[in-house]
Amino acid sequence: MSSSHARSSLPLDRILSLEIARVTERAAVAAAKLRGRGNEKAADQAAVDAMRREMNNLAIVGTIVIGEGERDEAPMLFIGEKVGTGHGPRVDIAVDPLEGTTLCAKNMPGAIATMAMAEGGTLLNAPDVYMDKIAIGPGYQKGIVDLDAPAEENIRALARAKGVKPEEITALILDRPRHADLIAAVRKAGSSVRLITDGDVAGVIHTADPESTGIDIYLGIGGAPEGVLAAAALACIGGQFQGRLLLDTEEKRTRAAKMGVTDPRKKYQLEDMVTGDCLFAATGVTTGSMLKGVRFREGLIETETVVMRSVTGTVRWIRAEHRQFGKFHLE
Ligand code: VTB
Repeated sequence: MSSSHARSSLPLDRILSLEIARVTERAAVAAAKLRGRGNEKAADQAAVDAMRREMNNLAIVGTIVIGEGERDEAPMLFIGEKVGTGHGPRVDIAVDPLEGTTLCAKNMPGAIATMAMAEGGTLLNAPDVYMDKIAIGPGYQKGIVDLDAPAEENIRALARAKGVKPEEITALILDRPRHADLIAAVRKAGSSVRLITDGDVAGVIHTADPESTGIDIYLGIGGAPEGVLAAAALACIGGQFQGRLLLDTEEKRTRAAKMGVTDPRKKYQLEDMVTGDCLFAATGVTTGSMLKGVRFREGLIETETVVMRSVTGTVRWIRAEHRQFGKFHLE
């Protein structure tokens, strides 16, 4: 079979990689209008509404598997919600319409609108709980770092594999009291820690290009939805990622079980979280180290989006100018 034939028979149409950019663009613009207003909820809701509206124009039979929450608590883009026109490929969708609501509300760097799309039934269905995560970029032998190994050991193994001293390794960690011991351990190993207040989807993605981001490894506990989104990105660009859901109460275990999680202690490999072809997109809301934020100019809105595709490993950076005339304006 020729490669072009193989590609055209793929369930995830190539054209969808452009379509999902539109979805995150819309969500980012809607949220950006509320940058710095101190209202996380309003910014998130604006992103959710815009994302949902645009997503329902896509020729897909889509199911939200990672969403704004579980059915009862989220009015829109809840887990299990059907999206799309109902005609087209059956796909799983993970969304974080505003990743970094606090960053947006405080007009701080790094808020993004993001989503991933994968063949139906191939994305991990996870409740909105915490996930313990570890990620490194591509080019390393599989398994050189492990979620269950002590941080010092992981740092040393990574430094050895990279051919540098632990002093030359930088770990990215969310600045939370729960990470005090982890941060101390990484520093004890001699490495540098870069702390972030939010935004671990981009944080994990940073590990894929240490040369330009300066980040070699992501460590620590963040949201599970963000974990699945980051896994989708790494499935496109390479790298290793492991995660474990933190199901520390009976209530959380029950919620997870309803979504098909049979082993509450399971250590997920990247390949367990994303088992099929996928697409990933993110648009900057506020300017961060990965993407420029939305710029409102006279009669024009500028956005920057990254789109990734696992089948080919293509990464596209899309700088768009949305002219505001006629009926083609972004509300
Ligand atoms: C992280 C962070 C996200 O949630 O996943 C975090 O990367 C985890 O929750 O941007 P806590 O804030 O409770 O630590 C976010 O901050 C999104 O809310």
